[in-house]
Amino acid sequence: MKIDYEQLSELYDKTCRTKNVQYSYGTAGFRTLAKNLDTVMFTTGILAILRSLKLQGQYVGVMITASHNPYQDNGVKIVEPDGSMLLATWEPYAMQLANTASFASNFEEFRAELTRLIEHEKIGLDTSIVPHIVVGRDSRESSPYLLRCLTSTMVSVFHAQVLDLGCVTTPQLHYITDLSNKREREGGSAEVATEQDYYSFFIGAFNELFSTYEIEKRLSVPRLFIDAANGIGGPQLKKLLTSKDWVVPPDQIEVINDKSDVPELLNFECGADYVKTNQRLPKGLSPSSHDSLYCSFDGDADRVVFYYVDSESQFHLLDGDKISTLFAKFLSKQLELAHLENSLRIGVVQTAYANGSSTNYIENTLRCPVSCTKTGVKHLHHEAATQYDIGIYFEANGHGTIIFSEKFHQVIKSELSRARGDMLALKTLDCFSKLINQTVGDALSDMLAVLATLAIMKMAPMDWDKEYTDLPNKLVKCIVPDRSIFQTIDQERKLQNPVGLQAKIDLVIAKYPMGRSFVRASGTEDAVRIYAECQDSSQLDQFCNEIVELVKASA
Ligand code: 16G
Ligand code: ZN
Repeated sequence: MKIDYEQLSELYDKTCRTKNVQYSYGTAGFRTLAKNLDTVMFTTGILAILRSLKLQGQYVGVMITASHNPYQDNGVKIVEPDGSMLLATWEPYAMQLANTASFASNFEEFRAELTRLIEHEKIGLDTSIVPHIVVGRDSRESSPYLLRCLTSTMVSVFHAQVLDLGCVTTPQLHYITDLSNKREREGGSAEVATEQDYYSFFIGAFNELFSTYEIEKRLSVPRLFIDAANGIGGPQLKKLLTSKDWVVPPDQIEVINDKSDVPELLNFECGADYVKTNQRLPKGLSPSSHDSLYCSFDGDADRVVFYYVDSESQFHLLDGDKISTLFAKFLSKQLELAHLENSLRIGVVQTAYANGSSTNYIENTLRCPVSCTKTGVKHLHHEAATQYDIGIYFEANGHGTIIFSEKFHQVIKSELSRARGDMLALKTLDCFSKLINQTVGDALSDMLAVLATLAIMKMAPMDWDKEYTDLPNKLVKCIVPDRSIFQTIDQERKLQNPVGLQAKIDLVIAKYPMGRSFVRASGTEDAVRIYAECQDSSQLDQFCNEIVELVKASA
């Protein structure tokens, strides 16, 4: 391929209007005010092309979204050919390219940086490799324009093959990127992967599981209300619920906050982040009965939290920790029934934010191993995928999934073919491994998995909640002059710097029964986050304040 630099230069001048803004590619990609993103979109489009070229032209995904952020924001992230997050060593390239375009005084400076990157990564341009890209966007008003900035060079300069999915959820983009490459590997003539494949696959797994239990006769799902945060989850959910293969009766599930066509309503007083942070019902929801279950997606539908309201109108949150523990209990039981508890290793991956009661319950009641990783989906995902055959991971904020190992699939297949053990449990494990998105946390597929689990275990929302009781907890944000001085060790549970601060924090913690607290610099905001939990809710404010004061004094 020969890069037409003249054309690239023209597009560069036309597209990269935002200048002198410092961009950073964090755990969730680039994310900022939509009006400042043209330059970033341009350079991210080029980086995705280079990533595809580096990987022999495999499909690389690019998603335009700012998740749970307000409607004025937008963002972009790159997805690897197998549906995972961009390789960490490429994150600095994304940043270098964007910041060069932002601060360069002319195109030649940008061209020099691009050339340097191509040489550094030894990307051969003199081959016949055609780069392949899958693009998707959430429902934001700014997305169509930003998509044009992103793709402007792809076909004209780099002769790429671009599969545009239109409006999709983030997990749909991850799933379809992975599927597109699988189809290519099976022989290029196969049809291109579409959104429809996604629905067929997950509805298929759900129906298979339900028919295993003759569900229409013996099992029922709770009545469910889904708050779609006025984001892309709304229309996508409706496609699933109106699909001809969907078996749950239509009046069993209702979607609210589904106005994805009114831009300023996105994530406004609704959605997973709002409900989790404020521990209250979203706008537009008035509880009908205490048997009903409620859940909230975030704006791009990669997070979900559940909740219910008891007979005294009290709100109860069933967050990522509760979702993990529900799955851990259910799947441990199935492993036992299938007599596979000694052959397949099940475990739960959490971050420091997980409530201490959940960790205690998993380790001591369920007797399941627990790992703790740093915040950020890629850390949890990696641990779940490498340490366990059934690796359950959820952040407390509701992002998570379950990763099933290659060994898991082999063992289940072989046991099923030999018709050994408890066939119902084996089939349940088999169907469940398909029901949950293997590429990334997915509100839609997690929701199906929760519904199936509650139906099979015959649990009402209240039964789910009462497995353990959360310790009273609080998360606060503290603005400091320089958050980078707060450096952590031990998976963010302890501070290494500023020197001496951790020892002071430990002295405070020791005063509060069941006290636990940690301090970490945010990766997405210019702030330090302080988490505290203890047994007695009346002491919580004081406990938290003492830590805040220590942080302020050291900043
Ligand atoms: C990002 C992460 C999320 C994490 C959050 C922490 C991904 C896809 N998203 O949204 O997992 O919980 O950052 O934010 O990795 P913080 O560093 O500001 O506390
Ligand atoms: Zn999200």
